[in-house]
Amino acid sequence: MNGEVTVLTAPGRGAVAVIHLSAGSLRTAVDVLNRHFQCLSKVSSLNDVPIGRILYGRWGHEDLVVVRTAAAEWEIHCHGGTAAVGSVVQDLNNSLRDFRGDRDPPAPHVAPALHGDPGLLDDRITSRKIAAEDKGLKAVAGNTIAAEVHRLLLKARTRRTAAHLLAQLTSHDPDECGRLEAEVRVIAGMPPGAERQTKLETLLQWSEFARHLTEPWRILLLGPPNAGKSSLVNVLAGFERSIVYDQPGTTRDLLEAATILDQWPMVFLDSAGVRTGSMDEIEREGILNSLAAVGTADACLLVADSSRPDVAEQFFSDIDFSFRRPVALILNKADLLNSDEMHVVRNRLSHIAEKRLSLPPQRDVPCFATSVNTGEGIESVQRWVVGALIPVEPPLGTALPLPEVIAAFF
Ligand SMILES: Nc1nc2c(ncn2[C@@H]2O[C@H](COP(=O)(O)OP(=O)(O)OP(=O)(O)O)[C@@H](O)[C@H]2O)c(=O)[nH]1
Ligand SMILES: [Mg+2]
Repeated sequence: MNGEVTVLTAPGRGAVAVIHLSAGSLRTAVDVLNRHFQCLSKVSSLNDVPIGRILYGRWGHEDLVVVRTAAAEWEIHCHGGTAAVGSVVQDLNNSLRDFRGDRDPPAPHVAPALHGDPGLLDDRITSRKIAAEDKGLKAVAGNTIAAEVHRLLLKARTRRTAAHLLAQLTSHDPDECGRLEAEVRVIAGMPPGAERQTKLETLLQWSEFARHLTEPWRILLLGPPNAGKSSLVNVLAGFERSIVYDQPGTTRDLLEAATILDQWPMVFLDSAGVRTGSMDEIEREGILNSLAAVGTADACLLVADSSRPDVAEQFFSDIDFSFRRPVALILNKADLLNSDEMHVVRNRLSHIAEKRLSLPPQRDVPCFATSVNTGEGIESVQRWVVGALIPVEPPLGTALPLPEVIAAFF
């Protein structure tokens, strides 16, 4: 009787890890799982669980899900941290050994960072992963939504996004299909008309939110050279990444800094300072990339050096963009001004920014005084970013229009 435990996901910052258990026989698989997994979903026995069915439960102190992917094969989706994965793998191997009576269980095929020979292990993991995904897809043939959510779950970067994806597969009634599937079936079965349209629109209002469960929100920092964009990206994302230098024109290309704010995946885009006048070829290219990135960003931070309001004013006058996403004005280097001076600069720059953004007179552009040196205003900017990009979080379990699912059905 064979048995094998394989970690399918690569090591790293992923929120969810997938561990594959191939037990050789259904009985061994169920014995192994029963020893560690306290199932909280309503099922009479793990023996009768249909293939593709997601089960919630506890493994020691961890909440996780298991899914049966074939007769004697299961996947365990758990927290992606090394300790959590290591402990599940160890439990599985110990129990496999006990139930098989072997003394030396096969070593688990864990991720390359934990074992040497990365090339070989990489290939093995990839082929196992493809095989498992293939099995998973076949197992849920006719249930494209569950298969798609499964695939997307592997791309979720945080527990919060993973929870929204998982909630698409569950329902209060364990005999019913998942939340998203139920909603999609209802809409797809309705005759064309106003009622169907309303239901569809209700679902689609969450399109942006659904898309960002697996694709981070993108925030572009735009401003004249030397305003402090790279320095700000570093502190906003929480690490050293961009090149900071006191000469204008230091950042020549678009740098991305991925981070997590409030359990949402975000990427800050550090652009080349936009300036006119003499530029070399590489610098010109960087600036063009910055402007092109405006179109792909979900929000934009207009960065000014508040000790050089003349430079910022010139920049705001030169740049013409009709950006219809959230924009905030960042008055950086606040440590160089006293509060009276800052007051004057704030009025002057917010006025021109509002004019250039064509904001209606009663709407102010959100404006933050920041200093990379003292940390002033940084948290407020982070809070604004989260609030502007996710003004409302749908209650967990709301049907969300995952792009591939919607494309397949409508
Ligand atoms: N006093 C002060 N200096 C700052 C602050 N933020 C950045 N600087 C300095 O300003 C200079 C330019 O900072 P960068 O972050 O490289 O500016 P940038 O906008 O990325 O510049 P480019 O890449 O040339 O477009 C550096 O010397 C930073 O140390 C701040 O809040 N206060
Ligand atoms: Mg820079």
